[in-house]
Amino acid sequence: MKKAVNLIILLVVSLLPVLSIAVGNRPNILFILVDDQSPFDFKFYNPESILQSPNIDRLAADGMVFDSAYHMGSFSGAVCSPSRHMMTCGRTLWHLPIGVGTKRICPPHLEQNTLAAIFNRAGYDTMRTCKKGNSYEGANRQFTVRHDASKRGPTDESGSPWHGDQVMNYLNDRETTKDADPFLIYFGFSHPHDTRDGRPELLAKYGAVNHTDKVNLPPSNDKQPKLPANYLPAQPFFHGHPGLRDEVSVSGVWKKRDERTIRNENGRSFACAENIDIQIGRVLTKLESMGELDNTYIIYTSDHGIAIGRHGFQGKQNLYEHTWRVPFIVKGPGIKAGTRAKGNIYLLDLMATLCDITGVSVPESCEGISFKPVIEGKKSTVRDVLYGVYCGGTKPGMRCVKKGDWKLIKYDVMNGAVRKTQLFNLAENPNEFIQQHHDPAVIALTGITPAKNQLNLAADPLYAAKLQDMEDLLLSEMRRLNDPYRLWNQPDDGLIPPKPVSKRKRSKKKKR
Ligand SMILES: [Ca+2]
Ligand SMILES: [Ca+2]
Repeated sequence: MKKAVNLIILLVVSLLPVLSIAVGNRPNILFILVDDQSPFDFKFYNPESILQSPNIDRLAADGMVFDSAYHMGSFSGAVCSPSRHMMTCGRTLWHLPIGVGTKRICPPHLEQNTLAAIFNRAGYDTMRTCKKGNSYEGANRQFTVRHDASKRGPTDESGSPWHGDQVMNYLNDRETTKDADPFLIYFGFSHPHDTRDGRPELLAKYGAVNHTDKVNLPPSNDKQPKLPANYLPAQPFFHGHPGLRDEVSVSGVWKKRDERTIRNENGRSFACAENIDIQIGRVLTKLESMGELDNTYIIYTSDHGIAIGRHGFQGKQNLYEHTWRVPFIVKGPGIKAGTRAKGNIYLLDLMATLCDITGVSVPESCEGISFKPVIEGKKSTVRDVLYGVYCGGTKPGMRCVKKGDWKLIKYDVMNGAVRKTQLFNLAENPNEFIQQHHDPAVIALTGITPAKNQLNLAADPLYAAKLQDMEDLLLSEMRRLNDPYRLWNQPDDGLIPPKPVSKRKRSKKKKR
Protein backbone atom coordinates (compact mmCIF):
# COMPACT_ATOMS: atom_id res chain seq x y z
CA MET A 1 0.00 0.00 0.00
CA LYS A 2 2.74 2.43 1.07
CA LYS A 3 4.64 1.49 -2.08
CA ALA A 4 1.61 2.32 -4.22
CA VAL A 5 1.14 5.72 -2.51
CA ASN A 6 4.85 6.48 -3.02
CA LEU A 7 4.51 5.55 -6.66
CA ILE A 8 1.54 7.89 -7.07
CA ILE A 9 3.42 10.72 -5.33
CA LEU A 10 6.42 10.06 -7.55
CA LEU A 11 4.21 10.12 -10.64
CA VAL A 12 2.48 13.36 -9.60
CA VAL A 13 5.78 15.05 -8.76
CA SER A 14 7.40 13.95 -11.99
CA LEU A 15 4.40 15.13 -13.99
CA LEU A 16 4.24 18.55 -12.33
CA PRO A 17 6.94 20.27 -14.35
CA VAL A 18 5.48 18.83 -17.56
CA LEU A 19 2.03 20.15 -16.66
CA SER A 20 3.28 23.58 -15.70
CA ILE A 21 5.22 23.85 -18.95
CA ALA A 22 2.10 22.83 -20.82
CA VAL A 23 0.12 25.51 -18.98
CA GLY A 24 2.85 28.08 -19.53
CA ASN A 25 2.88 27.31 -23.22
CA ARG A 26 -0.79 27.74 -23.80
CA PRO A 27 -1.18 30.07 -26.78
CA ASN A 28 -2.36 33.64 -26.47
CA ILE A 29 -5.29 34.97 -28.45
CA LEU A 30 -5.37 38.38 -30.10
CA PHE A 31 -8.84 38.85 -31.55
CA ILE A 32 -9.05 41.93 -33.79
CA LEU A 33 -12.55 43.08 -34.63
CA VAL A 34 -13.36 46.07 -36.80
CA ASP A 35 -16.76 47.64 -37.28
CA ASP A 36 -18.46 47.55 -40.72
CA GLN A 37 -15.91 46.43 -43.33
CA SER A 38 -16.39 44.69 -46.63
CA PRO A 39 -13.93 41.88 -47.44
CA PHE A 40 -13.58 43.42 -50.93
CA ASP A 41 -11.72 46.42 -49.48
CA PHE A 42 -8.61 44.24 -49.16
CA LYS A 43 -6.16 43.35 -51.90
CA PHE A 44 -6.12 39.72 -50.78
CA TYR A 45 -9.83 39.51 -51.69
CA ASN A 46 -9.91 42.11 -54.45
CA PRO A 47 -6.63 42.78 -56.28
CA GLU A 48 -8.15 46.00 -57.74
CA SER A 49 -8.44 47.60 -54.30
CA ILE A 50 -6.13 50.54 -53.55
CA LEU A 51 -6.39 50.17 -49.75
CA GLN A 52 -2.93 50.17 -48.17
CA SER A 53 -3.00 47.82 -45.21
CA PRO A 54 0.53 46.40 -44.97
CA ASN A 55 0.12 44.92 -41.49
CA ILE A 56 -3.16 43.16 -42.21
CA ASP A 57 -1.79 42.03 -45.58
CA ARG A 58 1.20 40.54 -43.74
CA LEU A 59 -1.13 38.67 -41.37
CA ALA A 60 -2.84 37.29 -44.48
CA ALA A 61 0.51 36.33 -46.03
CA ASP A 62 1.77 34.71 -42.81
CA GLY A 63 -1.49 32.93 -42.01
CA MET A 64 -4.68 31.59 -43.56
CA VAL A 65 -7.28 33.65 -45.42
CA PHE A 66 -10.88 32.46 -45.39
CA ASP A 67 -12.93 32.98 -48.54
CA SER A 68 -16.27 32.01 -47.04
CA ALA A 69 -16.71 33.60 -43.63
CA TYR A 70 -20.15 35.00 -42.79
CA HIS A 71 -22.26 36.39 -39.98
CA MET A 72 -25.61 34.64 -39.65
CA GLY A 73 -27.68 37.78 -39.81
CA SER A 74 -29.84 40.18 -37.91
CA PHE A 75 -33.39 40.81 -36.75
CA SER A 76 -32.51 44.45 -36.11
CA GLY A 77 -31.24 47.42 -38.12
CA ALA A 78 -28.30 47.40 -35.69
CA VAL A 79 -26.69 44.37 -37.38
CA CYS A 80 -23.68 44.78 -35.08
CA SER A 81 -25.67 43.69 -32.08
CA PRO A 82 -26.80 40.15 -32.99
CA SER A 83 -23.48 39.60 -34.78
CA ARG A 84 -21.49 40.48 -31.65
CA HIS A 85 -23.82 38.41 -29.49
CA MET A 86 -23.26 35.38 -31.72
CA MET A 87 -19.49 35.90 -31.65
CA THR A 88 -19.22 36.09 -27.88
CA CYS A 89 -21.65 33.31 -26.95
CA GLY A 90 -21.30 30.93 -29.90
CA ARG A 91 -25.06 30.64 -30.40
CA THR A 92 -27.14 30.85 -33.57
CA LEU A 93 -29.28 33.87 -34.47
CA TRP A 94 -32.63 32.69 -33.13
CA HIS A 95 -31.13 31.31 -29.91
CA LEU A 96 -29.73 34.54 -28.50
CA PRO A 97 -30.67 36.31 -25.27
CA ILE A 98 -32.04 39.13 -27.44
CA GLY A 99 -34.58 39.05 -30.24
CA VAL A 100 -38.30 38.81 -30.68
CA GLY A 101 -39.95 35.88 -28.90
CA THR A 102 -36.76 33.83 -28.75
CA LYS A 103 -35.71 34.04 -25.11
CA ARG A 104 -37.13 30.60 -24.36
CA ILE A 105 -34.55 28.99 -26.66
CA CYS A 106 -31.67 30.55 -24.72
CA PRO A 107 -30.39 29.08 -21.44
CA PRO A 108 -30.36 31.39 -18.39
CA HIS A 109 -27.14 33.03 -17.12
CA LEU A 110 -25.61 32.74 -20.57
CA GLU A 111 -23.14 35.53 -19.77
CA GLN A 112 -21.31 33.03 -17.54
CA ASN A 113 -20.59 30.99 -20.66
CA THR A 114 -19.42 33.77 -22.93
CA LEU A 115 -15.92 34.07 -24.36
CA ALA A 116 -14.18 36.03 -21.59
CA ALA A 117 -15.97 34.12 -18.80
CA ILE A 118 -14.79 30.72 -20.02
CA PHE A 119 -11.25 31.93 -20.68
CA ASN A 120 -11.11 33.54 -17.22
CA ARG A 121 -12.06 30.20 -15.68
CA ALA A 122 -9.34 28.49 -17.70
CA GLY A 123 -6.69 30.79 -16.22
CA TYR A 124 -6.37 33.25 -19.08
CA ASP A 125 -5.95 36.99 -18.55
CA THR A 126 -8.73 38.71 -20.49
CA MET A 127 -8.69 42.26 -21.78
CA ARG A 128 -10.97 44.19 -24.07
CA THR A 129 -11.15 47.50 -25.85
CA CYS A 130 -13.95 48.27 -28.28
CA LYS A 131 -16.68 50.70 -29.20
CA LYS A 132 -19.54 51.09 -26.75
CA GLY A 133 -23.00 49.67 -27.32
CA ASN A 134 -24.66 47.50 -29.98
CA SER A 135 -23.16 44.38 -28.48
CA TYR A 136 -23.65 41.84 -25.66
CA GLU A 137 -23.09 43.84 -22.48
CA GLY A 138 -23.33 40.73 -20.28
CA ALA A 139 -20.44 39.22 -22.24
CA ASN A 140 -18.43 42.46 -22.36
CA ARG A 141 -18.57 42.74 -18.56
CA GLN A 142 -16.73 39.44 -18.18
CA PHE A 143 -13.41 40.86 -19.38
CA THR A 144 -11.14 41.44 -16.36
CA VAL A 145 -9.66 44.57 -17.94
CA ARG A 146 -11.98 46.66 -20.05
CA HIS A 147 -11.53 50.02 -21.79
CA ASP A 148 -14.50 50.69 -24.05
CA ALA A 149 -15.34 53.96 -25.79
CA SER A 150 -16.66 54.85 -29.22
CA LYS A 151 -13.78 56.50 -31.07
CA ARG A 152 -14.62 57.71 -34.56
CA GLY A 153 -12.82 61.03 -34.62
CA PRO A 154 -9.91 62.26 -36.74
CA THR A 155 -7.36 62.66 -33.92
CA ASP A 156 -5.22 60.26 -31.87
CA GLU A 157 -7.39 60.73 -28.80
CA SER A 158 -10.71 60.55 -30.62
CA GLY A 159 -9.95 57.83 -33.18
CA SER A 160 -8.50 54.34 -33.65
CA PRO A 161 -5.12 55.17 -31.99
CA TRP A 162 -7.03 55.34 -28.68
CA HIS A 163 -7.98 51.66 -29.01
CA GLY A 164 -4.38 50.90 -29.99
CA ASP A 165 -3.16 52.72 -26.86
CA GLN A 166 -5.35 50.58 -24.60
CA VAL A 167 -3.76 47.37 -25.89
CA MET A 168 -0.26 48.88 -25.81
CA ASN A 169 -0.76 49.96 -22.17
CA TYR A 170 -2.00 46.50 -21.30
CA LEU A 171 1.00 44.82 -22.92
CA ASN A 172 3.40 47.27 -21.26
CA ASP A 173 1.88 46.41 -17.85
CA ARG A 174 2.18 42.73 -18.64
CA GLU A 175 5.84 43.20 -19.47
CA THR A 176 6.54 45.26 -16.32
CA THR A 177 4.81 42.79 -14.01
CA LYS A 178 6.36 39.81 -15.85
CA ASP A 179 2.89 38.24 -16.06
CA ALA A 180 3.24 34.92 -17.88
CA ASP A 181 -0.42 33.83 -17.91
CA PRO A 182 -1.79 33.32 -21.40
CA PHE A 183 -3.97 36.19 -22.59
CA LEU A 184 -7.13 36.73 -24.58
CA ILE A 185 -7.16 40.27 -25.94
CA TYR A 186 -10.30 41.50 -27.67
CA PHE A 187 -8.89 44.32 -29.77
CA GLY A 188 -11.95 46.08 -31.12
CA PHE A 189 -12.22 49.28 -33.14
CA SER A 190 -15.04 51.78 -33.64
CA HIS A 191 -14.13 52.42 -37.30
CA PRO A 192 -14.47 52.18 -40.30
CA HIS A 193 -18.14 52.46 -39.19
CA ASP A 194 -19.51 55.93 -39.94
CA THR A 195 -18.99 58.70 -39.18
CA ARG A 196 -15.82 58.00 -41.19
CA ASP A 197 -13.76 60.92 -40.01
CA GLY A 198 -10.24 60.16 -41.17
CA ARG A 199 -6.91 61.73 -40.25
CA PRO A 200 -5.97 64.52 -42.69
CA GLU A 201 -2.83 62.84 -44.07
CA LEU A 202 -4.65 59.54 -44.63
CA LEU A 203 -7.67 61.23 -46.19
CA ALA A 204 -5.29 63.05 -48.56
CA LYS A 205 -3.81 59.71 -49.61
CA TYR A 206 -7.25 58.53 -50.77
CA GLY A 207 -8.31 61.92 -52.16
CA ALA A 208 -11.18 62.18 -49.68
CA VAL A 209 -12.61 64.83 -47.36
CA ASN A 210 -14.65 64.58 -44.17
CA HIS A 211 -17.71 65.76 -46.05
CA THR A 212 -20.46 67.46 -44.04
CA ASP A 213 -22.23 69.55 -46.69
CA LYS A 214 -25.67 68.11 -47.42
CA VAL A 215 -26.26 70.46 -50.36
CA ASN A 216 -23.04 70.33 -52.39
CA LEU A 217 -21.18 67.20 -53.47
CA PRO A 218 -17.64 66.46 -52.24
CA PRO A 219 -14.89 67.27 -54.77
CA SER A 220 -13.94 64.56 -57.22
CA ASN A 221 -10.35 63.35 -56.97
CA ASP A 222 -8.44 60.77 -59.03
CA LYS A 223 -6.83 59.37 -55.90
CA GLN A 224 -10.19 58.14 -54.59
CA PRO A 225 -11.05 54.44 -54.86
CA LYS A 226 -12.92 53.69 -58.09
CA LEU A 227 -16.61 52.92 -57.88
CA PRO A 228 -17.13 49.35 -56.64
CA ALA A 229 -17.55 46.82 -59.48
CA ASN A 230 -21.19 46.18 -58.55
CA TYR A 231 -22.07 49.81 -57.88
CA LEU A 232 -25.60 50.91 -58.75
CA PRO A 233 -26.92 54.48 -58.61
CA ALA A 234 -30.16 53.21 -57.02
CA GLN A 235 -31.71 50.06 -55.58
CA PRO A 236 -33.83 48.32 -58.21
CA PHE A 237 -36.57 47.57 -55.64
CA PHE A 238 -37.24 48.65 -52.09
CA HIS A 239 -35.33 46.76 -49.40
CA GLY A 240 -38.29 46.92 -47.04
CA HIS A 241 -36.98 48.93 -44.10
CA PRO A 242 -38.55 52.41 -44.24
CA GLY A 243 -36.42 55.21 -42.80
CA LEU A 244 -33.45 52.88 -42.20
CA ARG A 245 -30.64 55.05 -40.77
CA ASP A 246 -27.84 53.51 -42.83
CA GLU A 247 -29.69 54.08 -46.10
CA VAL A 248 -30.90 57.64 -45.47
CA SER A 249 -28.92 59.51 -42.83
CA VAL A 250 -25.24 58.49 -42.74
CA SER A 251 -23.31 61.76 -42.60
CA GLY A 252 -21.52 62.36 -45.90
CA VAL A 253 -23.81 60.06 -47.91
CA TRP A 254 -27.42 60.56 -46.79
CA LYS A 255 -29.70 59.38 -49.61
CA LYS A 256 -27.10 60.12 -52.29
CA ARG A 257 -25.59 57.41 -54.46
CA ASP A 258 -23.81 59.53 -57.09
CA GLU A 259 -20.22 58.79 -58.11
CA ARG A 260 -18.62 61.66 -56.18
CA THR A 261 -20.40 60.86 -52.94
CA ILE A 262 -19.68 57.13 -53.10
CA ARG A 263 -16.03 57.47 -54.12
CA ASN A 264 -15.40 60.06 -51.41
CA GLU A 265 -17.10 57.89 -48.77
CA ASN A 266 -15.05 54.84 -49.78
CA GLY A 267 -11.93 57.03 -49.61
CA ARG A 268 -12.91 58.01 -46.07
CA SER A 269 -13.50 54.36 -45.21
CA PHE A 270 -10.03 53.46 -46.56
CA ALA A 271 -8.42 56.28 -44.54
CA CYS A 272 -10.05 54.85 -41.41
CA ALA A 273 -9.07 51.29 -42.37
CA GLU A 274 -5.43 52.30 -42.86
CA ASN A 275 -5.42 53.98 -39.47
CA ILE A 276 -6.62 50.69 -37.97
CA ASP A 277 -3.86 48.89 -39.84
CA ILE A 278 -1.27 51.24 -38.27
CA GLN A 279 -2.58 50.41 -34.77
CA ILE A 280 -2.37 46.69 -35.50
CA GLY A 281 1.22 47.23 -36.63
CA ARG A 282 2.10 48.83 -33.28
CA VAL A 283 0.67 45.88 -31.35
CA LEU A 284 2.33 43.24 -33.54
CA THR A 285 5.72 44.95 -33.15
CA LYS A 286 5.22 45.05 -29.38
CA LEU A 287 4.30 41.35 -29.22
CA GLU A 288 7.36 40.52 -31.28
CA SER A 289 9.66 42.51 -28.96
CA MET A 290 8.13 40.71 -25.98
CA GLY A 291 8.83 37.36 -27.66
CA GLU A 292 5.11 36.51 -27.59
CA LEU A 293 4.21 36.86 -31.27
CA ASP A 294 4.98 33.27 -32.23
CA ASN A 295 2.81 31.87 -29.45
CA THR A 296 -0.19 34.04 -30.29
CA TYR A 297 -3.13 33.19 -32.52
CA ILE A 298 -4.24 36.36 -34.27
CA ILE A 299 -7.70 36.62 -35.77
CA TYR A 300 -8.71 39.56 -37.94
CA THR A 301 -12.33 40.08 -38.88
CA SER A 302 -15.30 42.48 -38.97
CA ASP A 303 -18.75 42.15 -37.38
CA HIS A 304 -20.24 42.20 -40.92
CA GLY A 305 -19.55 43.73 -44.32
CA ILE A 306 -20.91 46.97 -45.76
CA ALA A 307 -22.20 48.18 -49.13
CA ILE A 308 -21.18 51.86 -49.62
CA GLY A 309 -22.62 52.05 -53.12
CA ARG A 310 -22.65 48.37 -54.06
CA HIS A 311 -26.04 47.32 -55.47
CA GLY A 312 -27.28 50.83 -54.63
CA PHE A 313 -27.07 50.14 -50.89
CA GLN A 314 -25.12 52.23 -48.40
CA GLY A 315 -25.44 50.13 -45.23
CA LYS A 316 -25.14 46.64 -43.82
CA GLN A 317 -28.79 45.63 -44.09
CA ASN A 318 -28.69 43.33 -47.11
CA LEU A 319 -27.47 39.84 -47.95
CA TYR A 320 -25.19 40.38 -50.93
CA GLU A 321 -21.66 39.02 -50.48
CA HIS A 322 -20.13 42.48 -49.85
CA THR A 323 -22.25 42.76 -46.73
CA TRP A 324 -23.15 39.27 -45.56
CA ARG A 325 -19.52 38.10 -45.84
CA VAL A 326 -16.69 39.27 -43.60
CA PRO A 327 -12.91 39.45 -44.04
CA PHE A 328 -11.35 36.65 -42.02
CA ILE A 329 -7.68 35.85 -41.32
CA VAL A 330 -6.13 33.49 -38.78
CA LYS A 331 -2.41 33.46 -38.12
CA GLY A 332 -0.73 31.44 -35.41
CA PRO A 333 1.28 28.40 -34.32
CA GLY A 334 1.00 25.55 -36.79
CA ILE A 335 -0.85 27.52 -39.48
CA LYS A 336 0.88 27.32 -42.84
CA ALA A 337 1.79 30.75 -44.18
CA GLY A 338 0.03 32.00 -47.28
CA THR A 339 -2.75 29.41 -47.17
CA ARG A 340 -6.35 29.90 -48.19
CA ALA A 341 -9.47 28.03 -47.26
CA LYS A 342 -13.12 28.17 -48.06
CA GLY A 343 -13.80 27.45 -44.41
CA ASN A 344 -17.53 27.99 -44.75
CA ILE A 345 -17.65 29.44 -41.28
CA TYR A 346 -19.87 31.75 -39.30
CA LEU A 347 -18.48 34.26 -36.83
CA LEU A 348 -20.38 32.25 -34.21
CA ASP A 349 -17.90 29.38 -34.80
CA LEU A 350 -15.17 31.45 -33.21
CA MET A 351 -15.80 30.32 -29.62
CA ALA A 352 -15.73 26.60 -30.43
CA THR A 353 -12.53 27.11 -32.43
CA LEU A 354 -10.70 29.20 -29.83
CA CYS A 355 -11.58 26.59 -27.21
CA ASP A 356 -10.37 23.83 -29.50
CA ILE A 357 -6.96 25.42 -30.20
CA THR A 358 -6.30 26.35 -26.57
CA GLY A 359 -7.70 23.26 -24.85
CA VAL A 360 -10.33 25.29 -22.99
CA SER A 361 -13.53 23.30 -22.57
CA VAL A 362 -16.48 24.35 -24.71
CA PRO A 363 -19.64 25.24 -22.78
CA GLU A 364 -22.78 23.23 -23.58
CA SER A 365 -24.56 26.41 -24.69
CA CYS A 366 -22.14 26.83 -27.59
CA GLU A 367 -23.65 25.88 -30.96
CA GLY A 368 -20.66 26.71 -33.16
CA ILE A 369 -18.45 24.25 -35.03
CA SER A 370 -14.70 24.34 -34.48
CA PHE A 371 -12.80 25.05 -37.68
CA LYS A 372 -9.50 23.91 -36.19
CA PRO A 373 -9.33 21.10 -38.82
CA VAL A 374 -9.39 23.85 -41.48
CA ILE A 375 -6.59 25.92 -39.97
CA GLU A 376 -4.57 22.74 -39.54
CA GLY A 377 -4.98 22.11 -43.25
CA LYS A 378 -6.82 18.82 -42.66
CA LYS A 379 -10.13 19.99 -44.14
CA SER A 380 -11.09 22.77 -46.53
CA THR A 381 -14.45 23.41 -44.93
CA VAL A 382 -16.57 22.55 -41.90
CA ARG A 383 -20.01 23.36 -43.33
CA ASP A 384 -21.80 22.71 -46.63
CA VAL A 385 -24.65 25.16 -46.21
CA LEU A 386 -24.77 28.75 -44.99
CA TYR A 387 -27.93 30.64 -44.09
CA GLY A 388 -28.39 34.40 -43.71
CA VAL A 389 -31.07 36.73 -42.43
CA TYR A 390 -31.96 40.37 -42.50
CA CYS A 391 -35.32 41.22 -41.01
CA GLY A 392 -34.78 44.44 -39.09
CA GLY A 393 -37.43 46.19 -41.17
CA THR A 394 -40.77 44.86 -42.39
CA LYS A 395 -41.29 41.13 -41.85
CA PRO A 396 -40.51 38.43 -42.70
CA GLY A 397 -37.62 40.27 -44.42
CA MET A 398 -34.70 38.89 -46.43
CA ARG A 399 -33.28 35.39 -46.31
CA CYS A 400 -30.46 33.70 -48.16
CA VAL A 401 -28.86 30.31 -48.41
CA LYS A 402 -25.61 29.26 -50.04
CA LYS A 403 -24.32 25.85 -51.04
CA GLY A 404 -21.30 25.28 -53.23
CA ASP A 405 -21.31 27.94 -55.95
CA TRP A 406 -25.03 28.59 -55.63
CA LYS A 407 -26.79 31.27 -53.63
CA LEU A 408 -30.46 32.10 -53.24
CA ILE A 409 -31.66 35.45 -51.84
CA LYS A 410 -35.33 36.13 -51.13
CA TYR A 411 -37.10 39.36 -50.21
CA ASP A 412 -40.57 39.34 -48.64
CA VAL A 413 -41.26 42.81 -47.28
CA MET A 414 -43.74 45.69 -47.17
CA ASN A 415 -46.74 43.41 -46.48
CA GLY A 416 -46.24 41.49 -49.67
CA ALA A 417 -45.64 44.53 -51.91
CA VAL A 418 -42.05 43.36 -52.51
CA ARG A 419 -41.57 39.66 -53.18
CA LYS A 420 -38.38 38.89 -55.07
CA THR A 421 -36.12 35.91 -55.66
CA GLN A 422 -32.51 36.00 -56.79
CA LEU A 423 -30.39 33.02 -57.81
CA PHE A 424 -26.68 33.48 -58.38
CA ASN A 425 -23.84 31.22 -59.42
CA LEU A 426 -21.04 32.83 -57.42
CA ALA A 427 -18.30 31.07 -59.39
CA GLU A 428 -19.57 32.62 -62.62
CA ASN A 429 -20.96 35.83 -61.14
CA PRO A 430 -18.97 36.65 -57.99
CA ASN A 431 -20.16 40.27 -58.00
CA GLU A 432 -23.81 39.18 -58.04
CA PHE A 433 -24.49 41.35 -61.08
CA ILE A 434 -28.17 41.87 -61.85
CA GLN A 435 -29.93 43.29 -64.92
CA GLN A 436 -29.27 46.90 -63.84
CA HIS A 437 -25.48 46.30 -64.00
CA HIS A 438 -25.90 45.70 -67.75
CA ASP A 439 -27.32 49.22 -68.25
CA PRO A 440 -24.93 51.20 -70.52
CA ALA A 441 -25.24 54.20 -68.16
CA VAL A 442 -23.98 52.07 -65.26
CA ILE A 443 -21.25 50.49 -67.41
CA ALA A 444 -20.11 54.00 -68.37
CA LEU A 445 -19.65 54.80 -64.67
CA THR A 446 -17.98 51.60 -63.47
CA GLY A 447 -16.12 50.76 -66.67
CA ILE A 448 -17.18 47.15 -66.15
CA THR A 449 -19.25 45.25 -68.69
CA PRO A 450 -20.74 42.15 -67.11
CA ALA A 451 -20.75 38.96 -69.19
CA LYS A 452 -24.10 37.95 -70.66
CA ASN A 453 -24.73 35.18 -68.12
CA GLN A 454 -23.78 37.34 -65.12
CA LEU A 455 -27.35 37.83 -63.99
CA ASN A 456 -29.97 36.84 -61.49
CA LEU A 457 -30.85 33.36 -62.81
CA ALA A 458 -34.04 32.83 -60.81
CA ALA A 459 -36.38 33.31 -63.77
CA ASP A 460 -34.24 31.32 -66.23
CA PRO A 461 -36.00 27.99 -66.98
CA LEU A 462 -32.57 26.38 -67.43
CA TYR A 463 -32.05 26.66 -63.67
CA ALA A 464 -35.57 25.79 -62.49
CA ALA A 465 -34.40 22.57 -60.83
CA LYS A 466 -31.50 24.34 -59.11
CA LEU A 467 -33.86 27.05 -57.92
CA GLN A 468 -36.17 24.44 -56.39
CA ASP A 469 -33.21 22.74 -54.67
CA MET A 470 -32.15 26.04 -53.13
CA GLU A 471 -35.72 26.91 -52.08
CA ASP A 472 -35.96 23.51 -50.32
CA LEU A 473 -32.59 24.06 -48.70
CA LEU A 474 -33.60 27.48 -47.39
CA LEU A 475 -36.78 26.11 -45.84
CA SER A 476 -34.90 23.26 -44.18
CA GLU A 477 -32.35 25.72 -42.73
CA MET A 478 -35.14 27.98 -41.47
CA ARG A 479 -36.72 24.98 -39.74
CA ARG A 480 -33.43 23.66 -38.37
CA LEU A 481 -32.40 27.03 -36.94
CA ASN A 482 -35.81 27.94 -35.46
CA ASP A 483 -36.46 30.89 -37.77
CA PRO A 484 -39.80 32.15 -36.39
CA TYR A 485 -40.98 33.44 -39.79
CA ARG A 486 -41.91 31.91 -43.14
CA LEU A 487 -41.85 33.50 -46.60
CA TRP A 488 -44.80 33.87 -48.98
CA ASN A 489 -44.06 30.69 -50.92
CA GLN A 490 -43.32 28.49 -47.92
CA PRO A 491 -45.69 26.44 -45.75
CA ASP A 492 -46.53 28.35 -42.55
CA ASP A 493 -45.65 25.26 -40.43
CA GLY A 494 -48.32 26.38 -37.95
CA LEU A 495 -46.04 29.18 -36.74
CA ILE A 496 -47.49 32.31 -35.25
CA PRO A 497 -45.02 35.04 -36.30
CA PRO A 498 -43.67 37.00 -33.32
CA LYS A 499 -45.41 40.28 -32.62
CA PRO A 500 -43.30 43.28 -33.54
CA VAL A 501 -42.09 45.35 -30.59
CA SER A 502 -44.29 48.48 -30.60
CA LYS A 503 -42.56 51.84 -31.03
CA ARG A 504 -43.87 52.98 -27.63
CA LYS A 505 -42.46 49.96 -25.86
CA ARG A 506 -39.14 50.36 -27.66
CA SER A 507 -38.68 54.00 -26.71
CA LYS A 508 -39.67 53.17 -23.11
CA LYS A 509 -37.01 50.46 -23.11
CA LYS A 510 -34.41 52.88 -24.47
CA LYS A 511 -35.08 55.42 -21.75
CA ARG A 512 -34.34 52.91 -19.04
CA1 LIG B 1 -20.94 46.93 -37.22
CA1 LIG C 1 -2.17 37.40 -14.86
